[in-house]
Amino acid sequence: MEKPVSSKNGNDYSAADIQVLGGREAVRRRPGMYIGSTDQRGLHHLVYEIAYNSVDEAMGGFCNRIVIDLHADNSVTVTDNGRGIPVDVHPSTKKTALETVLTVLHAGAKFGGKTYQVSGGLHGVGSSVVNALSEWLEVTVYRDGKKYHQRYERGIPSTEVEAVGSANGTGTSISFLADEEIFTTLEYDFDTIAERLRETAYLNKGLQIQIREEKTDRDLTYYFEGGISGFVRRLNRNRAVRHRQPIVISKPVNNTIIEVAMQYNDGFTDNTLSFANCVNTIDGGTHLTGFRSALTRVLNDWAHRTRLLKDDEPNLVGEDVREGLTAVVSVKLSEPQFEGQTKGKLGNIEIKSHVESAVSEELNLYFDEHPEDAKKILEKCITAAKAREAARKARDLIIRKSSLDTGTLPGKLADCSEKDPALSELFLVEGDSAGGSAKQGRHRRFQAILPLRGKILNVEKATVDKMLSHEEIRTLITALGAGIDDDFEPLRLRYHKVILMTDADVDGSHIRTLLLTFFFRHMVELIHRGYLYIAQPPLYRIKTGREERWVFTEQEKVEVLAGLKSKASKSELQRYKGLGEMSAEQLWETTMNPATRTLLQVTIEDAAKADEVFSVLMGGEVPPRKAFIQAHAKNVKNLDI
Ligand code: 0RA
Repeated sequence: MEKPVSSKNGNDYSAADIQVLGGREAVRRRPGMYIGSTDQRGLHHLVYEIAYNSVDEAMGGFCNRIVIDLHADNSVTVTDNGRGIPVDVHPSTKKTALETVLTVLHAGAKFGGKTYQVSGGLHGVGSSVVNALSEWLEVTVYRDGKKYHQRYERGIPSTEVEAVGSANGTGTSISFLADEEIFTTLEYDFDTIAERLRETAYLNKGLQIQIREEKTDRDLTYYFEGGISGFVRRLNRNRAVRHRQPIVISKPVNNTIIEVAMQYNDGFTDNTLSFANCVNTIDGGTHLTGFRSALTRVLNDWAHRTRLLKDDEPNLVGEDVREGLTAVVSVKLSEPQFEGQTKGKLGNIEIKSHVESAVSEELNLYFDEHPEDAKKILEKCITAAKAREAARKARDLIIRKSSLDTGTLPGKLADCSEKDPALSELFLVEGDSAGGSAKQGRHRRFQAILPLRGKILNVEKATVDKMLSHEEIRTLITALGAGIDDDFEPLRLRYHKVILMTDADVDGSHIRTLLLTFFFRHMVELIHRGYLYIAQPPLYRIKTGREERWVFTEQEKVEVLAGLKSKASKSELQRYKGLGEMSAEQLWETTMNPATRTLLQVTIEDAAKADEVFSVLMGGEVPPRKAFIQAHAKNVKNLDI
């Protein structure tokens, strides 16, 4: 309203103008730098960037209602009832505050001493980026009894800020149409945006957020009086909870608002979400660290004070106090620093101690007033600690047995005489009869045989201590001699070739999946080092007179038979169903002799695939298993589960 825009067509570009144009060009040249991508995700960022400026206004306590309209022409309007973006002219830039916000990158600026916080969106880049990436953008401000309007095209003002009427209340309304020159799609996904806004409404109690979609007439309003307490209830909605009410902590420290809601359930996982200025910090950061250390300390104090833990018993560790925990940790601060590759981690150092002291104090107060909740929670944590201890003991036992004392190698193992692991091979053979042939047929100097009986074990459902108590698994770990999991020591491995030798049938492939899964989960280093192999026994023997051929695939069989026919000699085809059908000599010659055999080296992808198949087949969840079996029913006739 003050400055005619047309003057820009003259020769009097100011330094500020050039900076603005430079910013606009930079954003349009490399949009991904500012909004992540130019697909639907990036498109959604435009909405979040604009909406989060209104959320900032709400966080300041100046606004309690935000409406997002997705129009049929793919334009979007975000309206709030905040104070309205100021329209007064800044003395040094000679521009309105409104235009500055919409044209200057990172305009986290101060107008006349008042701090205007930019936070919100993924990169916190603000409205000017949305403006630069929009075919058009129109803003209407309601302030001081007047209605002001301005329009932009691809980030350049096409009108001045003009007073266009009168207004009763205050607020801001921004409409924009994303630029089809920039984006690969202009279609918004209502559910994705609604989900994000639901979260935002939980994080700002008392704030009403409405989202409407013209194309479908969908219209949702989120408003949560309970704030993050309701968020935690919702996250726990399908679980049995340990205590009826979520514990709520809310405390301002200096200029930071710290809020936590937490409630334990009967599950085993930690489900803690953290936010800084309503942005989900998926990689945590200082606020989460502060929360965790306070939680561990307070629960240990209480456990000792109430004698649930005796003086001589070890303290609970973080893992114990987070089992079955659902929590939301939300901080609101004036200059959040988002770190890491995806900017998903809060970096402000001072926040750790602020959160830690707020949570310690408030949680202690809560437990003073609700000792019964403290007891229920502590009982759960102590059970978790005991389970952890039992697993550790089981593991230690195995490791002690397996590593030091070669005199107690399992009786079933037919070891080799070679002591250098680099020259030694271990065959894991399915079944005792094949094991017998392998023992006879092997080269004793460098080949060891361990027969494994039956379905070794359902590793998926078993807990670590149960799994380790299983005979076949103990034998295997002991024979390898290097321990498992975090205690795995590759230097102690007794063999640098571990070869799975199973039948070419359904049972064989099942046992192979089991073994691959076991190695993938508990000795992944062995796979990374390239020590794990799969033997390739033949499918057929074709005999022609004195000549003998081994055939390893169906394709090869067809080719060999065709070749023999042309010679018109009589040949005999014998199919091998299992390793047990081969004589010791045949097994040596076809499958074990390093000079003639083929071994497949197991890659991490192979093992991961097996693990996935295994999880679906054996995992606790029924629906995916059912779907998998139905999808594969045609291929697998004899699926044995
Ligand atoms: C700075 C100062 C004032 C309001 C705002 C920014 C503001 C920005 C946005 C962005 C979307 N909606 C908004 N609402 C308000 C007000 C300063 C004052 O009146 O004292």
